[in-house]
Amino acid sequence: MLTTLIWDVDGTLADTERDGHRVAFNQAFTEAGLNWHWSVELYGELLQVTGGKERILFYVQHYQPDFTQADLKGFIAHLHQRKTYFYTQLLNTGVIPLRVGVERLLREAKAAGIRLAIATTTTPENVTELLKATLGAESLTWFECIAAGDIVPAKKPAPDIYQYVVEQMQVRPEQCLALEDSANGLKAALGAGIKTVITRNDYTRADDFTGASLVLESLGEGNKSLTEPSDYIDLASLQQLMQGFQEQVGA
Ligand code: XBP
Ligand code: MG
Repeated sequence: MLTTLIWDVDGTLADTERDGHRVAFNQAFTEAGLNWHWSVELYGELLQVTGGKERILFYVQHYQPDFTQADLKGFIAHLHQRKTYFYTQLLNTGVIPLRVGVERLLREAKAAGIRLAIATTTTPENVTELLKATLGAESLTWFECIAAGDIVPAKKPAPDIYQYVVEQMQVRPEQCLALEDSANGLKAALGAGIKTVITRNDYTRADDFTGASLVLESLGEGNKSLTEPSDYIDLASLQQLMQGFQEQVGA
C-alpha cells in the first residue's frame, strides 16, 4: 500500500536549474570578481555533479586548473553561501513556478492522508523559500520530513538521503514512491529500495532512466477526461502503479 510520497526538489517540484541556480552561481562569481560564467550548455554538463559546493569544486578542477587559493574549501563555502543568498532572493521574486500538476497532486495526496516528504541535494533554505514563494508558508507543515543538503555525508546518486527519510518517518521503502527528474535522483531512490516516477525536463531528457516505474514529461493538468490517462497522474494512478508491483511479486 502506498503511504508516502517523497519528492525531489530541483527539476521535479520546479524547473529551478537553468533560470534559478545557474543564474545565482553566476551572480556569486561576478560579485567575487571572478570571470567565470556558466552558460546554459555548460551547466547541463556540470549538473552531473550534485551539490552546489561539489559542482564548484569540480568546475575549478576541470575548467580553471590554474586557479589557486590557500583555503579552497573555505573559499568555495563562502562563494556558495553568496550563491544561496542570490538564489533565495530570486525565488522571492516569484519567477520560478511549480511544475505542471505538482500542486494538484500534493493537495490531493495531503487530503487523502498520504504522508509527504522531501529528499533533495539542495541547501535547506532553498527548499523553504521555494515552498513559501509557490505555495505559501503554511505548506512547510505539509511535509513531515524535509531532508536536504549536507544532512547526509553522501549526496545523490548515493541512496543516503532517501534512507534518511525512511528512517526518520519509520516507513518501509516499499510503501513509498519517489518523484524524481534525473538519473542521479533515480539511482538514489532505487538504491534505497524505493519505486520511482520520473518527470523529466530539458536537462534530463537524455538521462538513462532504466529501473524507473514510469517516465513522464509532466504530471499533467487540466481536464482529466480530455487528457490521455498516461499524461495525467493522480493519486489513483500512483496507487494502481504500486498495486501492479505487488501483483508482479505475488504479494
Ligand atoms: C539538485 C542539485 C543541487 C542544485 C543546487 O539536485 O544538485 O546541487 O543544483 O543546489 P536534486 P545547492 O534535484 O537532487 O535536489 O547549490 O544548494 O547545492
Ligand atoms: Mg532533481
